[in-house]
Amino acid sequence: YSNDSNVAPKLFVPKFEDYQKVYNEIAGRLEEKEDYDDGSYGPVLVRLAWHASGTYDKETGTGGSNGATMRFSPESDHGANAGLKAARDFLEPVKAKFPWITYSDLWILAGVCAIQEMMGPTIPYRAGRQDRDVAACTPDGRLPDAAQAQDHLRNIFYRMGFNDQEIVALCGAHALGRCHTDRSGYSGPWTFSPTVLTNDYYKLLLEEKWQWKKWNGPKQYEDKKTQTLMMLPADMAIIQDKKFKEWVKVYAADNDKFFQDFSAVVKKLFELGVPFKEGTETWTFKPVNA
Ligand code: ZEM
Repeated sequence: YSNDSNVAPKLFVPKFEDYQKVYNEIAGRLEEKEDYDDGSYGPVLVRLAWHASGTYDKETGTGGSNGATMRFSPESDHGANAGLKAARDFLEPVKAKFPWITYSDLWILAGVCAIQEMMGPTIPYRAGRQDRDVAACTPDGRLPDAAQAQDHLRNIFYRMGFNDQEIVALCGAHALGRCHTDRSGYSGPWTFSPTVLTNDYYKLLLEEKWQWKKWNGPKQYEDKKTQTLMMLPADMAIIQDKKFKEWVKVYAADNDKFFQDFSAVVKKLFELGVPFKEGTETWTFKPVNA
């Protein structure tokens, strides 16, 4: 037989260059869609990647970034995930242009891209996540509750396999983005530059005077000086706890140290529950606009 119909179809095996193309497409859309929120979809993309990953339970091996089960109800309807449809919808045209990438790899790549394009550190990336169906949705309550304090943070993040230093390093992501009354009920940004990653979150925690905001919304703090910045009760817990506070001081004093530790802990977060094939390469993507 030599007719074409008997030739096996060539399997497309995406390489680093192909993922860099997806990265570039996301970075291009970030530039293009500047009319959203504080001028960037970056923060909400980081929150999507975090909520996809932070459902991990090390005891049962369930949850984590392998699956993208937030595409489905009930997980998409969990209170903690309110507003993340904006991030998922932002990525749909990217998925349509590169249909070979799984949603789970795409959402995490978008988190990596957003952090790097917002002037953050390089986040090493491995591909190989597989999408799973609705049966793999995690139960509600696996993500942290902003109204709670250090005991709750330890319960939630120890379940994922993080230690105290890693918890504090992860919280530095709150240099980015803001709270929305129509999503979490809370209001306002943590820093004056919510689309650029810096260690300002730690500096502000230590240096500003924080008071309860007087309003009808959920209990949150505002800075006394400008009353434009916010902290959640869960944010304030990391300076109320002695062991956490030591790390807040380290990161407030040293942005390079923060970037180093943040890169390592975000890579760990984004790989929770992913059974990578042996020999999977680790890649770093070239920033486009940063
Ligand atoms: Zn967040 N986060 N987060 N977070 N988060 C919000 C927004 C963002 C907590 C939390 O309750 C909230 C981590 C940890 C924790 C981001 C990244 C990361 C909001 C506001 C709340 C209420 C949502 C809204 O109204 O839109 C709590 C209690 C945490 C425990 C410590 C970790 C870890 C993160 C990444 C590594 C980001 C980027 C945002 C901003 C989203 C946006 O749309 O601007």
